[in-house]
Amino acid sequence: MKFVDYVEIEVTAGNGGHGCVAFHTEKYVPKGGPDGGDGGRGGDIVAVADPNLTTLLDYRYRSRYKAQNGQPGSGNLKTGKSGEVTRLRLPVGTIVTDQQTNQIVVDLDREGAECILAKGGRGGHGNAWFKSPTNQTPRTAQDGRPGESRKLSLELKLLADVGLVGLPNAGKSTILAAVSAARPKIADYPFTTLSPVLGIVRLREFKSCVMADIPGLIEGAAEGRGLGHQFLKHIQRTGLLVYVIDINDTDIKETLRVLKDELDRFDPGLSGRPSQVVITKIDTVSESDLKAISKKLPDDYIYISAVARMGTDKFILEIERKLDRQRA
Ligand SMILES: Nc1nc2c(ncn2[C@@H]2O[C@H](COP(=O)(O)OP(=O)(O)OP(=O)(O)O)[C@@H](O)[C@H]2O)c(=O)[nH]1
Ligand SMILES: [Mg+2]
Repeated sequence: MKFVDYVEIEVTAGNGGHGCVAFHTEKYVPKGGPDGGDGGRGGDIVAVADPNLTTLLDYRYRSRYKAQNGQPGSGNLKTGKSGEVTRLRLPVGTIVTDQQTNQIVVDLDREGAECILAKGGRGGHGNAWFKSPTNQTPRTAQDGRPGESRKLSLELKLLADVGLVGLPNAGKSTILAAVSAARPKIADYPFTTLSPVLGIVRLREFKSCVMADIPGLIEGAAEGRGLGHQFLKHIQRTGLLVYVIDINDTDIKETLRVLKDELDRFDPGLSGRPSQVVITKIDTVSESDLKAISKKLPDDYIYISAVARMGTDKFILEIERKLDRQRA
């Protein structure tokens, strides 16, 4: 399952207005010279990154965009009005690619980023422009140029709301599989997950959030050890961090410290984001061991078994509560 939003559109800029053929007429001035004005420029099509948008949904319903044409020139050297620019508002994170050349036109990676997707056609010159010593009365004018037309694909990478952070083999992928329809690879060895996997988690009342399963982090990840390093930037973009720790871990507090330390070495303050600690695989210990372990840990930790689906509902409710608080 690939969680990208993808649409194809066709954009056509406005045509340039035609130049005008006209001659100056005035009472008592028998032979006025040529005074046909130039046509106006066609409107451009411009992409603008808008932080208020989160999907490309609008572009699914309408795929053709045409900007306004330039107006023709007129007598008395009047230039035609330029066509209005058409602005396409796209969510931040959209990558625009030219379908013909396969080249990236623009990566709208930050709020307010802008790029011309199709250039408006130039207006044609009016006959006044062609006046020369050898041709005092040009009777021709130029046509406006057609606006540029392009077929483009728009791709939006979904940003995750929640990121699962933990040591290799901690059980992160199993959690994602338990709470979403995503099917990441799960196996009993470290570094099973090689690249982030996203899943959509259903919350209450038709709401949902995107959860990212991120490859395991180890001490030294920020310096490039293990696989985690290159994926820390994904964590940087999630609003809520979930620290996943195996209940069989010999030193849970120390593991949490290592994880937070790695995040902060990559991006100071990253570990201070809203977070939740989840202790998993509780089906592998006895009830009395679970009690003994949890007694020594902070009260707000959540204990689950992703395999036995114990505590997962409570976990999702807590995620929802924290996301709601963040959005408010
Ligand atoms: N008994 C039990 N086993 C679990 C549980 N969660 C995960 N496991 C097992 O632990 C092993 C590792 O699980 P993964 O989900 O692949 O771990 P991960 O954190 O994604 O590992 P990496 O991708 O390598 O970082 C697998 O053999 C899982 O079956 C659980 O709740 N209970
Ligand atoms: Mg995994």
